[in-house]
Order: sequence, then structure tokens, then C-alpha cells
Amino acid sequence: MEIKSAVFIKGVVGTDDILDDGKPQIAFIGRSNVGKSSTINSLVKQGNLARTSSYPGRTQEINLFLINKSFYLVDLPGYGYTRTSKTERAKLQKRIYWYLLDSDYKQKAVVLIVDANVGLTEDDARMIYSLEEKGKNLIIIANKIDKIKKSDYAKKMEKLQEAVGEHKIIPYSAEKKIGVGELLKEILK
Ligand SMILES: Nc1nc2c(ncn2[C@@H]2O[C@H](COP(=O)(O)OP(=O)(O)OP(=O)(O)O)[C@@H](O)[C@H]2O)c(=O)[nH]1
Ligand SMILES: [Mg+2]
Repeated sequence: MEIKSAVFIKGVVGTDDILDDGKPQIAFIGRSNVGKSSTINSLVKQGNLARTSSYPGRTQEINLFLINKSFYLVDLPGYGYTRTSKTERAKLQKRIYWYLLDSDYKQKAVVLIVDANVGLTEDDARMIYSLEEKGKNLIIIANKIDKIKKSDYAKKMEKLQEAVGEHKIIPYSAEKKIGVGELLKEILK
């Protein structure tokens, strides 16, 4: 299967009929600035579908992109650092937790993006644990591998693999479009 069409439908901040319309949802989660929106763009081949920025905290709403008129890619705000106030950050955190963990919405898959260069953070580990606890179908990708020095690559990936345990990690670069085929295969199966 390939992605033929991708359309932004809407951003939601809470309960909304669209989340119950029966179309499968594939969600993207990770630290602020890790490249969630960029990863969505890398899959759909149409430049700036999801808005990206070098400032952490760009994505504020739960943004739904309809793919092939049949399923959604869901771009979420990030956790961790943002350039906003503490209350703003708490609001985003609540929104993510609500959608992924507290509500009854089912995701066909949750793609957790970690920064290949930074490695697994405490927030990442907590998120993995919570998603596992809820029985989510978790796919882990290590983004920004283009930023890793060649001589550090093997060591960094090994350390990351140790930190996430059993899960398979897809090495990824949204910028250089590395790993796109593998990720598509995982989310479309
Ligand atoms: N070098 C490199 N930069 C990347 C890659 N993916 C994303 N970026 C950059 O990282 C920054 C953040 O990207 P976004 O896609 O906006 O990140 P996000 O996770 O959606 O961020 P928030 O919405 O703020 O949580 C941008 O400046 C991107 O250009 C990558 O694979 N390699
Ligand atoms: Mg974003």
C-alpha cells in the first residue's frame, strides 16, 4: 500500500466526534522538537503538511491528517521542554495523556519517536512504560540519525536498544528520509 492522498482535517483539544468516526488512528508521540511533525511530513511526501519549527512546542493541538481517505495520522504535542510557561506545558501534557492513556480511543499504532543523538530520556521511558501498560501497539523510531557522527553511530544505537529492551527500533531521519519504507510497512500492516 502507498500513501496517495493526505489532507489536514482538523485540530482537536478534547472529545470530538471525529475521534469516534471509526477510521483507524496512528499517533505520533515523543519529546518536544524530536521531529513528530517532520516524520509525518516524511511519510506523505508533500512538504509542509504538518507544521514544524525549531522552537519546541510548535504543535499544540491533536492534529488529524486523513490519509487515502481511510485512516488518520495523528500529530500530537510533545512532552518535556517547551518555550512556553509551566501552565502551558502542563496543559499540553494533560492533552497528550488524555488522548493516549486516559480516554478509550484506540490507536492502530502509536509511533514513539526518540532522538537518536540524545538517547532515551526519563520522559521517554515513562511514556513507553505507560503505553505498554495500556497495551498499545508501540513502534519505536530513533529520529535524526543524520546528526550522529559515523564513529558514534553503532555505540549510540546499541545503548538505545539496551534502554528500550525488547522493542525493535527503526533508525530514522525525517530530514534525509531514511527509514521511511520500513516505518510505512510497520504502520500500514
Ligand atoms: N537534522 C535533522 N533535523 C530534524 C529531523 N527531523 C526533524 N528535524 C528538525 O527538528 C526540529 C523540530 O521538528 P518538528 O517536526 O517540528 O518536531 P516536533 O516533534 O513536531 O516538535 P513539537 O511540535 O514542538 O513538539 C525542526 O527544526 C526540524 O527541521 C531529522 O531527521 N534530522
Ligand atoms: Mg510538532
